[in-house]
Amino acid sequence: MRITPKGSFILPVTALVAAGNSGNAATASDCKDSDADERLNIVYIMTDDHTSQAMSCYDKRYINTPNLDRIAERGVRFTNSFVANSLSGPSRACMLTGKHSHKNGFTDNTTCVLDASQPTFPRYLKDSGYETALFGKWHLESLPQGFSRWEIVPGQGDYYNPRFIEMTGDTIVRHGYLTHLITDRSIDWLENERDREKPFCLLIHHKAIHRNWMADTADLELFEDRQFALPENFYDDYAGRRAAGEQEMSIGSAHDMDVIYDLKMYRPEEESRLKSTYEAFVGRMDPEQKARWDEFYNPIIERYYNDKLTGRELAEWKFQRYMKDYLKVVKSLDDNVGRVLDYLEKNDLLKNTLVVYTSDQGFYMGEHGWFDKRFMYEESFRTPLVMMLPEGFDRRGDIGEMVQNIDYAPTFLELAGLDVPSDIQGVSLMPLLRGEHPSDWRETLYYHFYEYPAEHMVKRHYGVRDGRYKLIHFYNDLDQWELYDLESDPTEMNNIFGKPGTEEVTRSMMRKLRQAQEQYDDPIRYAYPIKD
Ligand code: SGN
Ligand code: CA
Repeated sequence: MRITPKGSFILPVTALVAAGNSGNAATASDCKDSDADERLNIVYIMTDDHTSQAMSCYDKRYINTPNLDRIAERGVRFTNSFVANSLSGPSRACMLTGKHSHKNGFTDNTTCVLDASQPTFPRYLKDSGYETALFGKWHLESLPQGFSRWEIVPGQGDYYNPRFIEMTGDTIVRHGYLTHLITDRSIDWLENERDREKPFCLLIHHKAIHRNWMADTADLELFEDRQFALPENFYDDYAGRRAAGEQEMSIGSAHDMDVIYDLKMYRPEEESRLKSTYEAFVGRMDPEQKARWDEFYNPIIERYYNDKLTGRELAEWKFQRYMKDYLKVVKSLDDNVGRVLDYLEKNDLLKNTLVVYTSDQGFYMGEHGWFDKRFMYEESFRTPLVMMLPEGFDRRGDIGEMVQNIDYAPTFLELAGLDVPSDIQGVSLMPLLRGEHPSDWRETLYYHFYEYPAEHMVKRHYGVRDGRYKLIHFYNDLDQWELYDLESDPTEMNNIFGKPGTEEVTRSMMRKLRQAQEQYDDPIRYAYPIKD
């Protein structure tokens, strides 16, 4: 059985006809009688906190990422790609289920456990005859379901000599750097473990580029000669944006960005809030790794404590160190993505494999003075998304339609020739990959962030974004509306909500918000202060 980009079928179609008639995703038995199952493979690579400012096919200011760029060059780059809830666990749940957080039940990292028995795209694919595998970060508290094979890191994972939880429930420790190890494990599965009679869907989930940005010892020297320009709004005063002023994710703040934990300025006699967490991470290193680490950091530590910087000088020094550490971790990720692409190429798999690269959300690289994510502002609402397309898909270059991580599940189901269940809220991207420009494509995106009170103290909020405007409502312990004109104010510094002359656009955005909350059936709705 083989599916063409146009969605028509070559060879036996028993499974697909069955799926089409039932209105549900096909089941394993549907495929039993078919000849070789030649449906397309999927390699889905997702990183953590990798933002498009640090990916050269999106932004050339900071780093060259030749391997990630290869994906875009031989396929497509989505220029308007967003998440539904900018946080790891929630993003992963949206991506797996194709549903917003209030429907999949995983609204925040701190209180939720994923009901992993609910339908997900890996489960649908597996039931229809795919080999499905997941390696790396999972972060959904319960154990994965719907995979032929998985091996995950507990919680956030460790950069050095990390623990892995195996399918047996045993925890093992592997020696080395996590990004390499997840890649090794994934390639090993492709080469030695998968059932070659079946199409496969492989999910490679990296911890990189997550805090606290610990580089591989081989990459420590990189970027040390670079001086990065401060973003224009690094010294944002948050005027007119109360929630933005009350967060705890400021690079300049000693509490929020910890010089020991985040920037590795460790000395036994110095204290900080996250010192013991840093000690635990560094404590995982073997003597050789630790010696190389110390050899690199000791002179920087020496200078840091001698210089005794304060105020803006200190904030800018922290920004430079943050950028360097983050980019070193990106470099190793890019190398490892290259290893996967090389493997697929050498084994002639690119012709029948869709390769997807994305992150669980974007991140702040000093914009508004921040690191971290969570806000519906552009840097963290967006996420990179590039795809290398299998033979027969001629679409190349940029896709500008607004897409969201709830769209991945229906895309993969359609790619596999399965019907998209009606309770999935995302929309298949397949028409876009085929080069179509559907006239009824969504014009509004819906977003909802729940994790408050919690680390970084970003208030709960929901909102809508269309091609030009964004309306946000911060709620719970405050009641504040924000409205941005992204055309005249792309960095979202000027909240125009309630300003004279904005009445009409406010009414229109309120209408869009109400429609989105009704369409997605979000039970958390407050009174809309402006009616039609
Ligand atoms: C950890 C980090 C936070 C980060 C969250 C969520 N703190 O708690 O800085 O915002 O993860 O990130 S740390 O001290 O443990 O590094 S997420 O991407 O997993 O959602
Ligand atoms: Ca993340």
